[in-house]
This record gives sequence, C-alpha cells and structure tokens, in this order.
Amino acid sequence: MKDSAILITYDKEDAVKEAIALCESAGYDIRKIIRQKFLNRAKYGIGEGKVEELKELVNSLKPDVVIFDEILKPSQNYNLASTLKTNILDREALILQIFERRARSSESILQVKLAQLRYEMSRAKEKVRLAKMGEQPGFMGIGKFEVDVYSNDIKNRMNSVKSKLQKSSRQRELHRQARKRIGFKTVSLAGYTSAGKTTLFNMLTGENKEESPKLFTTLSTTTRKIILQKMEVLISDTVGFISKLPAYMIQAFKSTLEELTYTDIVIVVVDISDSILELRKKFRSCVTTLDEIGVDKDKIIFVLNKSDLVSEEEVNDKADQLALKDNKKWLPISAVTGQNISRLKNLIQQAIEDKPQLNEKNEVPKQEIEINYED
Ligand SMILES: Nc1nc2c(ncn2[C@@H]2O[C@H](COP(=O)(O)OP(=O)(O)O)[C@@H](O)[C@H]2O)c(=O)[nH]1
Ligand SMILES: [Mg+2]
Repeated sequence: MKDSAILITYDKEDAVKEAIALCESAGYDIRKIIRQKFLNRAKYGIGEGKVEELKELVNSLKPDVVIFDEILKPSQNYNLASTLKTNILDREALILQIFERRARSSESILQVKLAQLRYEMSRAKEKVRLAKMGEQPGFMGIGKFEVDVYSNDIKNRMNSVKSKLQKSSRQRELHRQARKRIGFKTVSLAGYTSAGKTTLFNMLTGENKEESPKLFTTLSTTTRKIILQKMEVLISDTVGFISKLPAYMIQAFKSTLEELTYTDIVIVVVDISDSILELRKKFRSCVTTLDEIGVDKDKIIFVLNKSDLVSEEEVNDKADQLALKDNKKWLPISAVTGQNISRLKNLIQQAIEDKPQLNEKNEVPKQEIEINYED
C-alpha cells in the first residue's frame, strides 16, 4: 500500500499541479492539500495559526508524512515534526526520494547518493551552528561533539562515493541494459513534471496493461509494450524535469535520464496550456539538457499535450513561437480525450522506420555482447 501524505504547497495553480505530480512520482497518496501564500515563516515555514489547524488534520487523517513544498531549515523541520508528531519531508528531500526510486545504473545510484549526502551536509552545518550558539543544546538529540563527528562522517562518505563514481563505467552498464532490449525498439517519454507523461503513458499502454512478460518487469515497472501498426515497441516513462531544481541535484537528475541516450525515440511532452513565457523557458531547458546528455535531435518527437485546453489557433501560434515548424517532428495531442493518439502512434512508427539504421543488426557493439556480465 502507498504511504499517505498531507501536502502543503503554494496557492498557485502551477505550483499545486507540480507538487501533486512530484508526490505521485514519489509514490505518495495525497489525502489533503493545504495551499499557502507564504512558506517561509521563521518558526514553522507556515504561520502558527495554520500549524494549529494542521495539528488537528494530522490527528484525524494520520498521514505517514507531511510534505512541505519548499526548503525547510533543520530548525523548522524539527519544530514541525515535534509539534505535529509526524515525519516531515521538505521539497528537496521529496525530489531526492523520486531520484532514488528511479536510479537504476550504479552510476545514477551513486549520483543520487552524493546529492543526498550534500543535502545532509548543508543541514549538518546549521546543526553545528545552532549547537555552537548554545541555543539548542542537544539539538535533535545531538550534542556538539557528535555534530562534529557527524559532519566528518558525511564528508568521508561523500569522498567514498566520489571515488566510486570515478571508477564506475557508465557505458558498460548502458550497453547491458540495451542488450536486454535487443529485438525491441524503445520509446521514452520526457518532459516537465505535470506535463502529462504518465497520463500519456497510460493512454498508450491502456489496452494491454496486464501484459508484463518477465523480461520487461525486470527492466522497470514503468516500461511496457505498445503495439503500433506494424511493430511492437517498449515505452518508458522517465523522471520529469523539475522547476527550481537546486544546482547540487542536476547531476543526479541527469544520470536518471541516461536511458534517453540509447532509446530509439524520445517523446518530449510539452504542456501547451502553459503561458508562452513558461513554455519557452521549459522548452529551452528540455532541449538543452537532452543535448547535453547526448540525445540525438533526430529521434525527438515533440507532443503538445493538453491541447484540449486551448484553441487550435493558440496551439498553432505557440508551435510557431517555439520554432517547431522548422524541421521538427511535432503533434498536438490530448492524453485525456485521446485526440491524435493514433496519429502519434503512426508518427512513432514512421520515425523509427526513417531512422538511419546504421547498425541495426548490431545495436550494441559486438565486443560488448561477448563480455559475460554477472547479473
Ligand atoms: N486537460 C488535460 N489534462 C491533462 C492532460 N494530460 C494530463 N493532464 C493532467 O495533468 C496533470 C499531470 O499529469 P501527469 O500525467 O501526472 O503528468 P506527469 O508529471 O508528466 O506524469 C494531471 O492532473 C492530468 O490529469 C490532457 O491532455 N488534458
Ligand atoms: Mg508522472
């Protein structure tokens, strides 16, 4: 069963949508959403009156966790946890949980571990500071001596992860994963959180939900088979792009996207109901990141999702402004109404057929196939 959560987020539609999608990616079942204009109040992040209300909610709903959609200082986290008597997860801890769930290769597991240690480290410093000021002796049950030991311990663990990272061979592992998929073309969904990736994934795979041969279940729970006109392909949902991603998490995020480099087709899901300003920003960030991790431009299809929410003219106008019309594969769709889904399937098939098949019979370099990996 899923863990349950009360979500505290900003009182803005986009923020709410993103926060919900993040909670869902992390596997939480949201029981209640609290919207607040400010999440930066000194003591608890939220105002004291709201904390009283929250206390009652926690008592009646008994959630496994309260998710706070902003960064909390250790003192704020401690104040909330001790008043509410429940676990508190701030935005960064939530994002790290998502990455942790999705990291597959040893490299991405290490990158996520490193980001988690950085998260702990940035908080260890405040704990040290608080202990030194003598404001909170025995803060969270940790005395000054233990705090120093604690932060040295984090440093040592970071160094050990870093040296493991230097030795890890990403290429080899990617090839092993690719090898498992031989015989199937693969399609991956990318795009911002709440653009509609999971809804589209479910729409595309809806007809054969039960179908999960052993081979695929070992790959991941978010990979399934879909049937196009003339072929069957494997489709995967990936970790979404996240607005306001802290710099220290970028490597961890990118490493969770590594499958995009060997997948045959990347579908970038765009929320066309976003404002043009927002669209431009997100679009640029997607395209740049995909380029940085080495995704071939020719294998990208842009789908303008949620086109049920805007007029045809607006979709066209926005497609123009994103320069999709010069030479890019794109299609307006709705993952909710099913608009253009069969056209999308045709477009995927066509893109796979049109792809230069330089090493079709030998997708994985031969030399790699002969190496005997222990599974
Ligand atoms: N109106 C409309 N809403 C959509 C569409 N696709 C997704 N949504 C909604 O957008 C929200 C986020 O969708 P989700 O699939 O979880 O996004 P993800 O984070 O990219 O996986 C959900 O509330 C969906 O119901 C669409 O085509 N039209
Ligand atoms: Mg999703």
